[in-house]
Amino acid sequence: KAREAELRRAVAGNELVVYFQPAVALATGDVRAVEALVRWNHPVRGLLGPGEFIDLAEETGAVVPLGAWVLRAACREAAGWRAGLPGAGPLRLAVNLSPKQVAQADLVTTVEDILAETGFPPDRLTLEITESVILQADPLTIGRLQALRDLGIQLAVDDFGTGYSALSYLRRLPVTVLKIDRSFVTGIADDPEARSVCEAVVHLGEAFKMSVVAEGIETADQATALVDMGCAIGQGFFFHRPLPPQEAGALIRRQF
Ligand code: G
Ligand code: G
Ligand code: MN
Ligand code: NA
Repeated sequence: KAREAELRRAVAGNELVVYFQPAVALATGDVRAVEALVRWNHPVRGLLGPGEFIDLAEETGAVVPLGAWVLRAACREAAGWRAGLPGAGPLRLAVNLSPKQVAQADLVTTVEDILAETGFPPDRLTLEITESVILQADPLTIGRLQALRDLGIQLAVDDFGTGYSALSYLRRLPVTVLKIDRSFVTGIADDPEARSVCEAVVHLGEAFKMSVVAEGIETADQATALVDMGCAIGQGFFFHRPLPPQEAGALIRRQF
């Protein structure tokens, strides 16, 4: 209870910070997108990663205002980068949505309001949902996801491959991007099963006309293996760590 109250105060009191991890074209290393990743600049404990507070936020519902804060802050920052850079047209912004956020009846108006307020273009935004959302999608959820698609927003399935998504479900949902979970990318060189999962997701993307993004690339060999499979986009420490806003902005200004 005390930690929940502390977390809610952090959202209201500007203790949260958004970092941005670039996703690159694997063939060239060019930045194609940035993923917003929240941090908590705790007055006593220092900079905390989401692993230290997202589960609590999800259990208590605090993730709903937290997630809206992250979306607003990320759209505002990214709209600022785009403003002075005519070449930045193709640059995308990805933001994580928690299952609790997806379950909110007012999800679509919340997103629309934030896009209107920040001026960030909906067709440059990707919202990442978890595989559990896909598995449990009821008609109301599917309707909300379709309404986001109708705004021009792309929808990605994060950590894909870990949650046994039924393929029939996946095909019926308005999903446009599959993100291969880091655990499979990590094993790509020496674990034949992990490698097979990566290949399967790339083929699934081709079959369903979805983009595929590989996560957690830490070595040149992993990047090469993914390119050879036909995976075009990736992110990971080999290319870029999550960057504080100023550093992400500087990187984008250098490229665009
Ligand atoms: O930044 P880091 O690699 O530590 O992120 C750990 C986990 O926290 C990831 O699974 C990521 O999806 C999740 N995460 C990061 N930022 C957000 C956010 O703003 N909202 C939600 N729901 N999850 C996030
Ligand atoms: O689950 P999601 O993809 O939203 O979370 C991204 C998380 O993965 C962040 O916490 C980020 O710091 C972490 N991450 C990103 N790239 C790498 C990587 O190459 N290696 C490892 N170990 N973690 C990574
Ligand atoms: Mn993600
Ligand atoms: Na992920």
